[in-house]
Amino acid sequence: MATDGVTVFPPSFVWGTATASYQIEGAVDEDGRGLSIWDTFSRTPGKVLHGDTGDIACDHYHRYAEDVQLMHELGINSYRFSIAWPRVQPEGKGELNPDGLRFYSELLDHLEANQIVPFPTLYHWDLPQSLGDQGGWSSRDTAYRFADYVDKLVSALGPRISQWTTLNEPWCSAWLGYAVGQHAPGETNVSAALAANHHLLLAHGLAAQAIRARSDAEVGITLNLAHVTPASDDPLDRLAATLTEGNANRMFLDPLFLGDYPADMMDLYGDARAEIKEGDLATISTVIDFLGVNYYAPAIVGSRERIAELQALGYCVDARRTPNLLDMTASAVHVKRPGFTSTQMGWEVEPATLTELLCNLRDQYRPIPIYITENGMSNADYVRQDGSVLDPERTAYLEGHLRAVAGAIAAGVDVRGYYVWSLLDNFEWALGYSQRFGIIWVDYATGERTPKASYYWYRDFIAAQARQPRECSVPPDPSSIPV
Ligand code: IFM
Repeated sequence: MATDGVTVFPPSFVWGTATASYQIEGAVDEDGRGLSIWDTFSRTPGKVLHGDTGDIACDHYHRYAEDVQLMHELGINSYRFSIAWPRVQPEGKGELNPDGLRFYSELLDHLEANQIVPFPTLYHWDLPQSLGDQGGWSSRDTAYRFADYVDKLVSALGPRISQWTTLNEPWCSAWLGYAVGQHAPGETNVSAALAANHHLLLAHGLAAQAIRARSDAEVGITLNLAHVTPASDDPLDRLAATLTEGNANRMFLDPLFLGDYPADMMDLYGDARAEIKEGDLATISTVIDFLGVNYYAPAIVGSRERIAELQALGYCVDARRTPNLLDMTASAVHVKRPGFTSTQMGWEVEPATLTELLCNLRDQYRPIPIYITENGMSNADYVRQDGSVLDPERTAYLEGHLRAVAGAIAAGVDVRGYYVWSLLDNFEWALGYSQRFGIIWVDYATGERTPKASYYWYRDFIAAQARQPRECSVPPDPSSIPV
């Protein structure tokens, strides 16, 4: 995988960057867009740091042509973005909004003109508020509304898209939105979260079937999977780690790939469990073509009952990764290893855990084409006097994780592409604009874009891949060799 210090990827490997509608588009009141739960949540005092909202964000709605030009200069061949449901179906039901569709259609024109393949996600958290008013994802009906939106959208844009991702990180939608209350709609109710967990998966399955009925496009889902290590060998820490991993990973992977929820989690949640109707699990486990994996940081988990012992072992409780839903259900706490490199989010950097996660996924479920649909870091970037933004921490982070991906490929995992999160600095949900994840700096006052040093590094990395001598995996046909 490595020649002369350069990590080499298969020639067909997809290179991309990722964004999401509410985080970059702005223009929340334009061209008939409906209200989303994030508009409501971010405008509610105390919910988002500094009262930030996505009202303007990166103004990508008006600057998308410039952004596609920056993608072209970067040399990526695929762009992962999300479609704002309230922009194309403002009330979450009924006919599609032609003006909302026009925006995405023009974006597709620009991508096509620059030979960048669109890789759209159908839902990245901006639920129409009218559906939020009826219970949002805790209501079963939202799954059917989602399938209707997808059916109409695929018939409108279908021929132009060869791969659809149904949902981005349903764990966050369900658990941060309905149990922890850190994300819209801000509920703190474990049974609502369990219902949302189930209805999101049902929505995914129904949407996958709708896409298949309308087109030949591939279908997948993106999960934010956790690499969880117990803080010690103590049985309490091990149990906390198992349940944390169960909540983060198995509550999604098991129904998707094994057609059932994990028994230990069902026991844990007891009466709070969602109602599962006949046929739901068959719908949820509709065979998909690829899995998107978002990965940022490892998780070290211990038991809340052992905080004093964990501190004596040198750990500190990771207050920034709490409140964690397992605090409510299984007395688990995230801990940090002092001295470990962290990003500005406080997330530890340990790329080798990505290789392990990908190998475990293949071994515990089934081999499936995987795209790393998000990976990146927030950093305390700033514009220097000469106008440049130097972010060597981010370059090191990306390089380390690309090596980890190459390691998984070398171990036989079918990883087909990698998307940096994110193309642009953007609205980081409850943390507003305080966290910069972009490889392009955005001046939020003027909208001006400045590629950071990591942008140029990624550009050169992608270009170097194209120049690598490749081993020929298929021996040449002897009759075709000129004598
Ligand atoms: O910004 C988010 C994104 O919307 C979903 N995945 C994680 C990113 C960083 O927190």
